Amino acid sequence: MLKKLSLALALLACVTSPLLAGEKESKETAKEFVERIQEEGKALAKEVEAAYWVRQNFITKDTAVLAAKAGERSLAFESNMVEQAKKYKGSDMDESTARAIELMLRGSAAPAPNDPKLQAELAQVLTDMEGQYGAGKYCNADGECRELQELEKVLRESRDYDELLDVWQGWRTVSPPYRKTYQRFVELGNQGAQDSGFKNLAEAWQSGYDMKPEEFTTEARRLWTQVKPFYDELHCHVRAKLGEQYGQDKVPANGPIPAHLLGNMWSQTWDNIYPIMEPHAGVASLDVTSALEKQGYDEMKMVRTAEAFFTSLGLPELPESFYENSLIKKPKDRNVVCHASAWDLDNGNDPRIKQCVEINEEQFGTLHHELGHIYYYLMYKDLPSVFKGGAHDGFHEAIGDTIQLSMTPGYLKEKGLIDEVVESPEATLNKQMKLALEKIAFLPFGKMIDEWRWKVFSGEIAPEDYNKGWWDLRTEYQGIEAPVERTEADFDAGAKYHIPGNTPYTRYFLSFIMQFQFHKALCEKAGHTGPLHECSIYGNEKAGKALGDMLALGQSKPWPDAMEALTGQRKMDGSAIIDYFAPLNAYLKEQNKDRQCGW
Ligand code: X8Z
Ligand code: ZN
Repeated sequence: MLKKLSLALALLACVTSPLLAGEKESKETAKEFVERIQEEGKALAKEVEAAYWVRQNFITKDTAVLAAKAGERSLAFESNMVEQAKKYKGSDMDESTARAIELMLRGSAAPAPNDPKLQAELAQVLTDMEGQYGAGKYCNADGECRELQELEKVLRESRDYDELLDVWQGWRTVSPPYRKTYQRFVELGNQGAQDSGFKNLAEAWQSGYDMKPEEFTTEARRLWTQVKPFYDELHCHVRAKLGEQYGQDKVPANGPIPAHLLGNMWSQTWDNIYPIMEPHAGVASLDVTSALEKQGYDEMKMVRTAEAFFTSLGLPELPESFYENSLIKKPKDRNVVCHASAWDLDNGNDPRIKQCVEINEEQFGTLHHELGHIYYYLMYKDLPSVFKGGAHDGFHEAIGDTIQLSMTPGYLKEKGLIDEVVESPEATLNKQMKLALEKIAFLPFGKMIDEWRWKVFSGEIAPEDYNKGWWDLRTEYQGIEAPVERTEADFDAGAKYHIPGNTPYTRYFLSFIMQFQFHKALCEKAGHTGPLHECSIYGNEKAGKALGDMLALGQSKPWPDAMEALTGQRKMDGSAIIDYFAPLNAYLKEQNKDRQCGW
């Protein structure tokens, strides 16, 4: 994930409580206030980020103390900053200062409550939950214990119904211990949101998009409506194929799909079952994983190859410190938070990633994703710290993924990762199927996670219904169901990193839509003609310049300005993703014509 430690954390100041009272503010202009906060922020940010980095790289009870303490200080700083910033709202100031004040008041993923005791408790529960997830293991009846990455490998590769069920259920034994903690987090988060001027935490999260929260939720719904018919076609065909694979007693032809059969621990992307779904068997191998293995790629070579894509666009090389300080290999002897993330330490001077890289295609993709964050950091490095951030959070998530859309067969061939480029309608369909299993399958998942959290934060889903509310949405949006009965003793939402890690998730839904818009715009800049799915911007500096210019804006302007600078449009729009997949859409409709779709 993007490790932007919230606006407040980006602005942390190393100041102790008495100073935080902010006696100066009455005489300060808004502009002076903004400048002071940013100055104060830098020193504390350095300290807090260091504590967080160490915590995530060494999960121990000692690092929990240090991280919680650092988190507490940053919440105190944020609370104070918000209280002061409120006073300037609506008064006379230049445009840039007004934007800065607005961003300060926007609220973070966990806005600070005013009460110092609650600040300490909030920092503590967040540290604990993420640590428990990071150290999570499933030990089976034989006493054999496995970590998440080993369990994911089974989900990816096994086609044995019972084995899949075992690891699916097994990973979900990790989260019940922090179900109560999450409930407390919701109370504290809502308190923080209210103290920051929002109705609840849902409203705070929905307020980060340069429009009213209710306009934003309507906009997100509109985007989902644009792509849902295509998702329904994909779902219908996947269900039929899984029925052939596992039997209709296991996968009924008219109901939701059992959640453990889709090749992914959370059923969020389905490309690992591509071999079951391949439209034209054996036409144009897309097996990048075995190519990486065969050619002896190691973790470092994977990172260097990903970097080379960015530099081919004329973007700068990564600083040497990136390679010195990043974690790219899973340590054997300690617990770390393996969920991939990118960090902007030391004010743009020490960007790092933390990823337990494995030699496979999925991880290769994730590396490009993380470098997308890193290049954002590098390009907005010289902006005032309040403007360091994605135009909105979905932009930050979309950069590396946009690059991946240019990893066409032609590009892969050039890198020696496939043997030959096959150009035929059959080859196109295979390629599109694989990508749709990743990108289209993800959309309802990307949407439903925060649908659940918004309802939890607003109280519409009560604590005693957390799990039922979760599965209701999983079925409604994704058309999947739990393979075994679940109860309120479970906490299945908590088995997904971003819940204990408290990372908002709508950003990914938006990213998956926008990356196709970005890809289309960059391909136009690169002078590509012909179908969009054949375009690669690899090596094109014109496209690279357009991308870099957008990144350099950070969040200094409302996001429609950044969107317009790159694409000429001021709105997010699902039509690029639908156009991109036109050949596959036609194929799916044909395949499904005698089937009863829906669930
Ligand atoms: O969390 C991530 C990135 C880090 S921002 C690895 N992603 C989401 C996920 O894994 O659930 C990328 C796509 C969706
Ligand atoms: Zn990310």
